[in-house]
Amino acid sequence: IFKAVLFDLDGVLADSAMEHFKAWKKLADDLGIAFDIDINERLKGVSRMASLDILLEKASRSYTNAEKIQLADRKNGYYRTIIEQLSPDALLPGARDALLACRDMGLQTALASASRNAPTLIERLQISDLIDYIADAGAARHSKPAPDIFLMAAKGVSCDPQACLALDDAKAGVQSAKAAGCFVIGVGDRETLDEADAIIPNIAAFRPADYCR
Ligand code: G16
Ligand code: MG
Repeated sequence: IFKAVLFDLDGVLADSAMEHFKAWKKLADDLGIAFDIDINERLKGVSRMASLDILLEKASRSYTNAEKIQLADRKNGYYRTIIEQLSPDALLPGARDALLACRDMGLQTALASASRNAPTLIERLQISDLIDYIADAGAARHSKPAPDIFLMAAKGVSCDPQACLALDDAKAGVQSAKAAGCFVIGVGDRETLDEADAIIPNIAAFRPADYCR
């Protein structure tokens, strides 16, 4: 019954949460704001500007909108410098095989990432040829947990959302895919992703055939 698989990128196919963390940490250090890996957990799957707002919760002064845009741009510059140097080593174990398994079963593949840097990242990871469509995070009106990005991904591969499996590692991502109407596989732990239809610990455990009998 399923015709396509919609993948989140950061935390599902790529180990890029640490790269985002390094870039946010550099910005926080510039500003003299405390920032650690626990705060970073809250940024997963969250859009760039919403992430900045979380980082600025610990700031000792307020920032204007114009300043915030500059700060988000500065973080993105740091992030882009880091990802320019990534190789396929940054793929999570089993990610390439998961995409190949979809190909073998004749399933379409699409990316439903909140990251505007997704096209660059998948080039660096050398998986562009295994992904049929990349939903443009910059064109989504509302970010996760709104359904926009998963709806765009389903449309991009000409499938009803109901005919799509969706994989995401973040609570906001699971909510987004559920709201779109997909069958949602949470990648990570059951407590955080309790709204998912199924849970797998990591992408290496994804067998598309299990859902297509
Ligand atoms: C990813 C990350 C988030 C990041 C967001 C936007 O989402 O998990 O931490 O803030 O993209 O990224 P950018 O600043 O590159 O546009 P996803 O949906 O791939 O997990
Ligand atoms: Mg993610």
